[in-house]
Amino acid sequence: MSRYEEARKIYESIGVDTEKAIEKLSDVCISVHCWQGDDVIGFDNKEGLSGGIQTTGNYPGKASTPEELMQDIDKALSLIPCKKKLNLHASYAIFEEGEWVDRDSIKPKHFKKWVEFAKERNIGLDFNPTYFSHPMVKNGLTLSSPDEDVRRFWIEHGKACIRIAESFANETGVPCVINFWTPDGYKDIPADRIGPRSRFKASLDEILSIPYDKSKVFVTLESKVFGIGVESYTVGSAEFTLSYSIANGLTPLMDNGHYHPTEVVSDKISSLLLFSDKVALHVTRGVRWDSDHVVLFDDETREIAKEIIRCDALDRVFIATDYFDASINRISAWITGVRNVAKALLYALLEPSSELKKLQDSGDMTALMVMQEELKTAPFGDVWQEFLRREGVSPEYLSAVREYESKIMEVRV
Ligand code: RNT
Ligand code: ZN
Repeated sequence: MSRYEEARKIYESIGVDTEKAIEKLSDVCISVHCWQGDDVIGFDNKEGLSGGIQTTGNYPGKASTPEELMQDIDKALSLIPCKKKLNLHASYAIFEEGEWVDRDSIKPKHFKKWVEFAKERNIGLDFNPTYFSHPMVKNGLTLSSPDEDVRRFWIEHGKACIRIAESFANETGVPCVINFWTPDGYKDIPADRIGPRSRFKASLDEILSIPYDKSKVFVTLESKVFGIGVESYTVGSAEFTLSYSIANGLTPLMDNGHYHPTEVVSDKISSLLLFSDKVALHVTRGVRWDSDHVVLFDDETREIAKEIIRCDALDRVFIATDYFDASINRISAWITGVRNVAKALLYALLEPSSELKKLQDSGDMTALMVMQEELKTAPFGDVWQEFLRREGVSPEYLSAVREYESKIMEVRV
């Protein structure tokens, strides 16, 4: 009997069907962020990364042209199981030789190459307006700025991006999730907290007043507690974004690096699912703060996955990755993080959920603890290996990354 067959029997004895779990997972779509490949730089300007986020490290081989980034994404995707989407930022617009337009005027044509890329690979595209790394971010503010020129510029950017998102959905035939995140906030204690928030609200109202097909474009709004240099006050706080999303039919987005260190997103998912049809996630790993480390197969990643599965919400949660590590091979960072999201979902799918719920409801917390602890040493790895085999990706990927690194990345100038 193969290791998988043995594992299947063991899981069967506790009421878990590994075949069903594998089948379900192969249908899950993970939206892979493009920005791991070039440290969140993009192609539309020469500004460094700003807006309270930071990449650290200078591992060689970073992609610096659209061609290089696409080549790297291809390599990474080829080593990641599950269905994928590619998540782009507006700053990744690709201009013709000699052409350039500012972010308030970008058009679907500036993403033509990305659409071709997606179509050729039969994947969907997600999108993000880029409200950072730009000279029109004045005093750290965009959509909440008291400067009308600044606010107008970024409102136009938002509208332009919704049109681009709709074009992605039309071109690929796959709905597009467009996420709004702005870095707006203050380093030190403000005198007026409601002013910026009311301007942010008015800006969003205006952006969302343009017509777009809500069955094809899902607008999500991401909250944050603080950023580097934005320690005291964040305009798009959890309360603001959640209230705005629910009141306006948007989808709330939770990034698990965006909360106080003892708060966990895994505990928030069930509440949001009771009030919102869809919920969106940025899966990342904060180390002490929103440090955007590569996602690991750790407790909280598994707990987030368990919540999605226990709530039977795979079709209601938009799962995207969001991290950027410049200190290690970037392709490996992509593969490791996205695989770990899939791995956590498989782990969650292999839980005897209804049994565990029964124990909880009958008040038998003793048995619940024992059973949950037992599960941790069940032969999960053998099922994971079988899943990868069926998906046609090898469990071992470091040698493929190393080969690509020496042939392609190390020769880049
Ligand atoms: C920043 C947010 C945001 C960005 C990306 C690049 O703290 O998490 O989602 O990481 O848009
Ligand atoms: Zn995020």
